[in-house]
Amino acid sequence: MNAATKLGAYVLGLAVVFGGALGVGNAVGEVGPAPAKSEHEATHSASAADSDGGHAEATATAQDDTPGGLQVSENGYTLNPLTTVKPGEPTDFRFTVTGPDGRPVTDYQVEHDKKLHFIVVSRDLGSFQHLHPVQDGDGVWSVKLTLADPGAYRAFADFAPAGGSGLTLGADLLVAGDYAPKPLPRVARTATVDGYAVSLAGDLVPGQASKLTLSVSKDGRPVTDLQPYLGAYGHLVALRAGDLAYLHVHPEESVKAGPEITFYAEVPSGGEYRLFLDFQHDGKVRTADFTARAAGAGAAQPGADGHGH
Ligand SMILES: [Cu+2]
Repeated sequence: MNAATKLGAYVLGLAVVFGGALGVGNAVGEVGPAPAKSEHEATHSASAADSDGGHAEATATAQDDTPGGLQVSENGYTLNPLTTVKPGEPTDFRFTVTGPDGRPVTDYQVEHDKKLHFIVVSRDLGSFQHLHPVQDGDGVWSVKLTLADPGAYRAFADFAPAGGSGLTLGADLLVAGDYAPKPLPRVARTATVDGYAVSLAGDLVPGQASKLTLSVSKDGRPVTDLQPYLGAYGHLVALRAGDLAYLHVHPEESVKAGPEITFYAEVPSGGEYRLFLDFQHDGKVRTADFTARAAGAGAAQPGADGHGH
């Protein structure tokens, strides 16, 4: 493997994981136009002239290896919040996504049952909301949003414009008032929500697809009648502590409605990640959250248990 091919494979790996809303199963080949023309890409295109399949695929999918959600503007698409949020007040939150022509995008592909997934987390990664805004004819999205406490939040729009590839844009939402950030919750293998216990098996390994199995139980009994939510039995969002790099993974196809939901996730570095699992049971969507650590070099976060699993 020459250096260019090797790097291409690495970039491809990241594209699979950080390609926005695209699930693990369908990402290869769907990752769209490469944004920045970096040096290695140029090398790549040149060497693709003699193309064997591997080269061609790597070239087609090579792109900026910046994880999703870190940029407010990418590939010509920009997330524009239009509403200021006050603490504790339900707000009709509005925003647009403008495209390369500067106008609000109105045509989107449906991914996981929705045209756009909107995730809002506090920057200390203590609070998480997964919302589905509605769009009016002019490309203005709106959603009822309540941010209970003052502080800094990150909003992610996860979407694929018609004819384009999946993108996750991120924008800060600043809510005025006295702000008391909480330390990152400790690394843990179990989470409880609304009387449900969810356990996490598997480890995050930087640069590798890692199998994560989440098992849901209630009152000590495995839950075997999970309900599909967004076309799957579970929906997992992972965010890197420190910069909130966004990773949106979906489960392995399963005909079993629990208790296990299996995901494949690939993280770009060591360090702590927050995992938020949405699952539906008895007609209600609930979110179980975990702090997990990927081995290897990564930013240490105050608060997370330094001697976890
Ligand atoms: Cu969604």
